[in-house]
Amino acid sequence: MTYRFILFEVTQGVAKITLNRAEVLNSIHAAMSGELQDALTRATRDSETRTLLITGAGRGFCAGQDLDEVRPGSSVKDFAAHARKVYTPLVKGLRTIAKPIVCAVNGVAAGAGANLALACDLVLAAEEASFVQAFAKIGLVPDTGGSFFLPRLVGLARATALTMLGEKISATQAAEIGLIHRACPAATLLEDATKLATHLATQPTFGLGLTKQLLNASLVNDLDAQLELEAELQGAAGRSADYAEGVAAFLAKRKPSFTGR
Ligand code: T3D
Repeated sequence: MTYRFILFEVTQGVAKITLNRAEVLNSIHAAMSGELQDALTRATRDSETRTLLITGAGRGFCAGQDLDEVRPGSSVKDFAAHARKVYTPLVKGLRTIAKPIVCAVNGVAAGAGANLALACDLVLAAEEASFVQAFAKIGLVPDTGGSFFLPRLVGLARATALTMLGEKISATQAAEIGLIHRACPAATLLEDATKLATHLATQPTFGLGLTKQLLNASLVNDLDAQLELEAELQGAAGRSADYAEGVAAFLAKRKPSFTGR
């Protein structure tokens, strides 16, 4: 697929996806979502890609749904069908890809744009960036996984305030309440995020994928089920080439060289 609304490049094991509709703060329409879904599949299948990095072009990260596409009277009549087609596959793709995803939030992240960031594994944001659950301001409800991840990330009271009041919070506040991994100066955001993603791309990718699977399951499992899954996935990790390399390197007092398998 040729991309018109995103950029995609793989460097040093990192697939960088840039949302690229800067003039509308990278708001998402169906065609852009289709490209993102394709890029996620591509990054999943590409054996060279061991980490993903998602960011936005221009001054915004993503302003959520392109409101022009869904304006009253537009061809989008059924919002449920639209959400299933445009947002559900993105969240499922981000959460199930067995590779770590770093998100560099370069500016405002609103509505589905904020929740897209929260579905990534490690979220860095420029200190000037902000997060806003904009849905209530236009009579909609949180989607793109927001109603699932927000209470789990920051607790019910904060999730309620964020979604019902729709107030903007800064990246620094977001880091303080545990919504994101960390806030960094705008000048170094992309460099910091690239460094992190490139580091992750040298790590035991297979094991990190299993770790992601465990963390996903922990959001819904009880303790017995989680302990059983840990045992099962530890079995798989213990059979990996990276485990053999990790232990050999430790015993030989040298740096490990992980292949991701
Ligand atoms: O069916 C379904 O599944 C529905 C799904 C819904 C999921 C959702 O995401 S609902 C939430 C949709 N998003 C919003 O409601 C946010 C709308 N945008 C804003 O509130 C503000 O733009 C921001 C707070 C994000 C940023 O404000 P500011 O002052 O920094 O920028 P601005 O001037 O408002 O926006 C700059 C331009 O981007 C502007 O265009 P212009 O005037 O320069 O030609 C603005 O219209 C455009 N823009 C911003 N957000 C959107 C947008 N255009 C289309 N859709 C947008 N969401």
